[in-house]
Amino acid sequence: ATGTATITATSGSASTTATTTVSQVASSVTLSPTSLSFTSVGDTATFVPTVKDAGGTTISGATVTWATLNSSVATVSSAGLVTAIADGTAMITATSGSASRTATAAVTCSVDTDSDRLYDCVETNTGTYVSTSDTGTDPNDSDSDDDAISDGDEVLGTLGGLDLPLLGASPVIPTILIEHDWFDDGGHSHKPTVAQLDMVTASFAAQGVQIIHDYGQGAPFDGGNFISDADGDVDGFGTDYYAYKLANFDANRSGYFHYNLLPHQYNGGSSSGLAEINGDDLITATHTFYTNDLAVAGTIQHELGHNLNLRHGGNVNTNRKPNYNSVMSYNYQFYGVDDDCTPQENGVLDYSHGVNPSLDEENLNETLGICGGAPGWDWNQDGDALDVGLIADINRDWNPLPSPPVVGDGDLEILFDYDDWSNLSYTGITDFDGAVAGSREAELAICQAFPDNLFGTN
Ligand SMILES: [Ca+2]
Ligand SMILES: [Ca+2]
Ligand SMILES: [Ca+2]
Ligand SMILES: [Ca+2]
Ligand SMILES: [Zn+2]
Ligand SMILES: [Zn+2]
Repeated sequence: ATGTATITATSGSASTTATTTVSQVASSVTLSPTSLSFTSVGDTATFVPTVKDAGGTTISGATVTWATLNSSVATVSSAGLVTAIADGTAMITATSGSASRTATAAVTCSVDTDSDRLYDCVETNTGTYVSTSDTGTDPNDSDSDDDAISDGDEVLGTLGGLDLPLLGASPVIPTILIEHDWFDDGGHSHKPTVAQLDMVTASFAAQGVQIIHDYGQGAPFDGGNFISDADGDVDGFGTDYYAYKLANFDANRSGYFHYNLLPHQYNGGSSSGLAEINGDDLITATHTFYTNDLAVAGTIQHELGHNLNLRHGGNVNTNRKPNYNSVMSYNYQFYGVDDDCTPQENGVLDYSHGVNPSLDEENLNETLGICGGAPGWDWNQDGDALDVGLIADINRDWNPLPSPPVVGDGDLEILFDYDDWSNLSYTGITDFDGAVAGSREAELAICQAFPDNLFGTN
C-alpha cells in the first residue's frame, strides 16, 4: 500500500537504517456497469469506476477523469454521470494515471415499436402531453386514447397535411372532429350557432371527450361553410349530398372528420336527421326549429351518436325506453334527458350512463319508478303509483301525458338501460366515403319527425 516504511538491519552491535517509500500506481480501470443503454433522450445513469494497481489491489480515492468521444450522443460529467443526448452510440472513457477504460453508452431513439411515427423515446406514457419530445403516449399502442386517430397523426399532423395539433387534437384525450356545412333558405340560415355547438362540446367534455367543431369560425377552422342550394332540401345520402361533400370538404379530412350537413330538410320530409351508424356522414335537418338551441344541440348530438355507433335504444333499436336516459331516445332528443327519475325530460344534454335498472313490461312494480326506488311512476295511469305485477307497454312518449293512455311499440319485453358513454365507437371516421352511389357499407338511421310545438311547422 501507499506509505513510508523504515527498515532497520542489525548485525551484532552494528545496525543501519534506511527508509523506503511505496506509492501505488494505477494499472487498470474497470467500470460498473460495463455499458449503458438509454431509450429516452435526457435520461441519465452513472458509471462507477474501480482503479487497481499492478498487484490487483484497489486504489481507493484514485483520481479519475472522464471524456466522451461522441458528445452529440451522450455527455459525461466529472463524476461519471452520463446523459443521453440523441440517437447513436457514444464511447465514454475513464482515465486514471496511465490506465484507462472505454465503455459504450447507446442511445436508441430511432425505435418505433408501435409504428405510429413517434419514437419510443418520446412516447413517455405519462398520459399527459407536454411536447413532441414528451408526448405522454404509450410506446406500445399506436392509438393511446382509442379514438381511431393514431398518436403520430395527433402529435405531428397527418401524412396528408391535416394539421391536427393546430386544430387542438390531443393524443391522450379521445378526440372527435366534425365539420358543419349549412344551407340558407327562405330568409333564414341553418348555420349552427356557437351556443348550440358549445352545448354539445360541454356534454362530451364532461365525460372526458374532446369535440372539435369546424363551422368556419376562422383559421385554422376554415372548413365549415354556407352551401348555396336552390330549395334547402338535400337528397339524403344521395348524389347531391356527396357532390356537396366533394366540393366543400377537404380530401385530407376524410378518415378524420365527421361531415354534418345542415339543410332545411331532406328528401322533402319532416325527419330531423339521417346518419350512418358507426360512420362519418350525418344530416341535421333543423327545419323551423333552428333557433331552438336545445333541440338543435340535441339533434346534432343524436345524429353524431349514430355515427358513434349508438341506436335509438343504445345497442338496440327499441325506442323511447323510459329507463334509457339518452338524447338517442326520441323522448329526449329535442328536450334533453331526465334528471329526476321520471320518464319526462328535463333539458339535460347527455347520453345514457347505463345506471338504471331494467323494466320488465310483463312484471312492473310502480313503486320502483325508473331509478329502482322513489319516486314511483304510474305506468298504467290509474291515478296511483302502487301497482305491482303490472303488465304495460311503456316505451312510448310520456310528455305530455295522453288521455286515454297511448300504448308503446306493441311488444312486451324487458327494457334495458345502456351505457352509451362507455361504448362509443370512434371507428366510424374510417368508413368508406360513399361518394359513389350504392358503395357505402354503413347502416343508416332515419330519425324522428320534428314536432310541431318546436317553433311552428315547415
Ligand atoms: Ca411509437
Ligand atoms: Ca388517438
Ligand atoms: Ca385524441
Ligand atoms: Ca314495449
Ligand atoms: Zn330553412
Ligand atoms: Zn336517430
